[in-house]
Amino acid sequence: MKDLFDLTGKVALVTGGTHGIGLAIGLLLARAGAKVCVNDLDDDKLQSCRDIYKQSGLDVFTLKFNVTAEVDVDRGITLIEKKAGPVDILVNNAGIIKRIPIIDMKIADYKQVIDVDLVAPLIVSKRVVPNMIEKRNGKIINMCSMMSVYGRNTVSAYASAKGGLKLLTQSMTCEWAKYNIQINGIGPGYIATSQTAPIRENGHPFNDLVMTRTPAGRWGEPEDVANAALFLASKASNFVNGHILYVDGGILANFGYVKGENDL
Ligand code: GCO
Repeated sequence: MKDLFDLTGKVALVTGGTHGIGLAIGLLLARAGAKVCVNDLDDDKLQSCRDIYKQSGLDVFTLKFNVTAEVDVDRGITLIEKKAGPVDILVNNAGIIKRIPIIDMKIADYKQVIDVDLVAPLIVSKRVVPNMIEKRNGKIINMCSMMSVYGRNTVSAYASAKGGLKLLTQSMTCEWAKYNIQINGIGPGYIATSQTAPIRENGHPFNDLVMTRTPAGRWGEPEDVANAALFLASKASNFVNGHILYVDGGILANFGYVKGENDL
């Protein structure tokens, strides 16, 4: 049973994995035996990431490259291939969000979110997949979202990107599953991270919405998402492909209810 989730000998890249969900994913994959690589653009985040892995008794290879720039991605992946080996498990986690009403949003802001959240996973996947095809083995996990299926006011760019990433995930499956590569997405619900802090903390009314719309009655933790990533990175999911695994406490299953109604 343990062997099902054993990643010993595998090289995993978690883009933007220095904090939040990506950090939790990388730590768990490392605990499962993977050689974990993490990129970011921020030196302080890279240092804090190395400190956390060290405190956890785990190794991590950190490096700086911009996931939206093909040349920089090629340089970064080449470094990983030299240092650790070809990437076996790619977690396209790096992402940004801008909460701006459509009418007020600059096109440049929209394009930046699309670049990081949708185009970058394509760039990094295209760079690592040739080795996966050659080895007839690989795992790609795209960080989608509830916003892959729902819109919400002020997050149009993010929802556009995450909706596209759902279909890019499915399209990758159509073209690469025959090489024994499994490409899936994870759709987090509302998770307690720095990204959601502005709509979660200090009595923000959005917190009430999440607490009533989420049947589990809580915000998710980054570790909840990491557990799903371990499944999708392991042999246990070898016949799961093109699937978006929502880790959302049931929010997508729930139309909503009046607070207090049907509460036992
Ligand atoms: C928001 C949130 C969401 C979550 C997550 C949901 O502003 O609605 O930030 O986008 O972060 O992506 O899956």
